[in-house]
Amino acid sequence: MEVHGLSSRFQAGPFANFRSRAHFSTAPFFCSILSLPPSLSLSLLLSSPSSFLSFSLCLFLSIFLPPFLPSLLHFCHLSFCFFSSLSLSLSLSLSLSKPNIVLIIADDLGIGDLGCYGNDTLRTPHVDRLAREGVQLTQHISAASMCTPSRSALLTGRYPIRSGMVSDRISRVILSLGVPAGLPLNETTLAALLKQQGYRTAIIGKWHHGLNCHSRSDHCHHPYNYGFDYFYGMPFTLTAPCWPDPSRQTELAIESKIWLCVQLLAVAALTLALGKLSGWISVPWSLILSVVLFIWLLGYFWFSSHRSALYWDCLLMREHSITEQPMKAERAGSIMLKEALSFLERHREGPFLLLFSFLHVHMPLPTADAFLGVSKHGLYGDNVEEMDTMLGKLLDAIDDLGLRNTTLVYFTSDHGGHLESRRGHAQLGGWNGIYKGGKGMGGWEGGIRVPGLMRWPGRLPAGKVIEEPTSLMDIFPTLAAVSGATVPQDRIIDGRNLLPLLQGDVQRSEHEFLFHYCGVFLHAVRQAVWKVHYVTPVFQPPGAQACYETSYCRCSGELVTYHNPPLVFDLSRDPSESTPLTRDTEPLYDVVIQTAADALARHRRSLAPVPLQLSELNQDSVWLKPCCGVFPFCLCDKEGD
Ligand SMILES: [Ca+2]
Repeated sequence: MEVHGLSSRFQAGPFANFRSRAHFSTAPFFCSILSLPPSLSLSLLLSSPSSFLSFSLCLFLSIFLPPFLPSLLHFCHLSFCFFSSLSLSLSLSLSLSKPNIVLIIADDLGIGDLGCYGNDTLRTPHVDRLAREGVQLTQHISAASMCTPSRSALLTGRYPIRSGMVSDRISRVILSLGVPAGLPLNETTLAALLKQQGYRTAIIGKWHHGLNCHSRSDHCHHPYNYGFDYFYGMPFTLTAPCWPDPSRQTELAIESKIWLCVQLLAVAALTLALGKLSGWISVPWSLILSVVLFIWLLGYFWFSSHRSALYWDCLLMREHSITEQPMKAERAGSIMLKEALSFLERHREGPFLLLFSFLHVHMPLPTADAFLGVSKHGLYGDNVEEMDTMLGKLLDAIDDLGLRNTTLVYFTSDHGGHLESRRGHAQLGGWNGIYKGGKGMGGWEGGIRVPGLMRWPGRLPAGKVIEEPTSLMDIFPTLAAVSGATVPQDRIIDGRNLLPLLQGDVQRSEHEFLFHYCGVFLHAVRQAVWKVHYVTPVFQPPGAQACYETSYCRCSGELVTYHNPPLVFDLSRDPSESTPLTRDTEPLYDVVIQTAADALARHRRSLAPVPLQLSELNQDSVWLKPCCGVFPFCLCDKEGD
């Protein structure tokens, strides 16, 4: 049901949420308060601080100025009305215009993996519930087909090429925690925007926007420098080494013992050296130097044989402290959920922003034992269903805290499923439904079309499906609109406020064009139902529908095809982009190509040169890698079991 207008907000549902602000309901009664029984009058007065103050003033004057009692009673009456109305309007404007915001982003989740987007074998009842209770966007497009740039666009409302969160090389994401690259600090994130509006802000889960610049603990790219008040999660991203198979547990145990040996030897060497210097012990210096050399060799052995991401990148932090290095990936999700529920509880009075950034469903798919084997789609399906269960607990907590109708919930994925993620010939990545391609492909729909669900009961219609092109970049200006913030005026914001479209005030997307990038290389332009491809990846081996020989498709060079004239598709008739149009099959063929070319030329003129964070700055340095302990023995587990 679609609901508009202030009065509708007082219907049973939304109103039920205001129980923690009792003076809302008492305010209309104040003007007749003098006719109420004394006990009830008192309880009503006490429910509003401003009314209580005015009442106290009246009482004081009545006692000390009895001759003026009749006029004072009148004054009291008026003051109750005034303060109560003021209290009501202030509280209304604060709570209604500033909903709590819960943004939930899945990692590498394919649009075809969800029941509400057509999957009938994976069970995702809680995602589907969001679709039933909110608005479902069927043409929700990410600004990039890889993690880091897509998330930058979500955070800033801008194409990643404007912030420099792009690459002209093969790698297109932050490569490790040892690189100085990161989201430039002059970018304004949605967290910073909401924080200025009085929101408490948290990100729980994956960050993947850099960490250090000059030393292993300067944390120049920590979420705290981008408007977030609280952080728990992975500063990096899951990678294959993060969830070692059981045989690695033995290896981990050996490393711990080596570290213990080194510490004991160091104590021995120090004791010998001090004893020798003080004359208590008579040992040759050569023995002491031999022990020191042995320690150095052990350290070098440990360091050089374990440069794996498991130690250096698979770690968890709470605020600025490393809590697990290496992390126990299969339990990270449950701790994240606990952290999120705790944040909601702490800040239930709102307004708050919670960005819950799932580690699910990225490889290597660490899954709790309870979910192993529950789905019909192997480990990937198990991981999706675990994610959905976690989402359900998050939504239940919002309900239980009475925040359902004052909280805007958004769910999406950072890009399409990873088709090349396989074990042997078994598919381990997501499914992008009828759409061609997947993660890493800048132009094909499968890489960039993602789920988009938004629920805000009483303000957004339930069960509405919108088939207009929208973007993850739209979240930034949309949140600005709902929180009363103004988007930065000194830069181009590419996103558009979605509220008019979501609420049904307009029927058409404000996006006349969308530009689909692969790194710094523009691959395609979207224009209404048309899609114009200038560059497409070469699938390998021949006949395949993805880039299996290179794990990810390339953006430029010999492994792409440059199209002149470009390929043109009509997504409304051919959503799978299977049959390019020609001059013979489409009367508007030339017009579409020319209009897209003109739009692209205008877009390119709007770009300013910036350092490419994911190119030259994406160089690994061991000195920037965070360490929980004494370098290079960076091991710790502060969560315990
Ligand atoms: Ca991702």
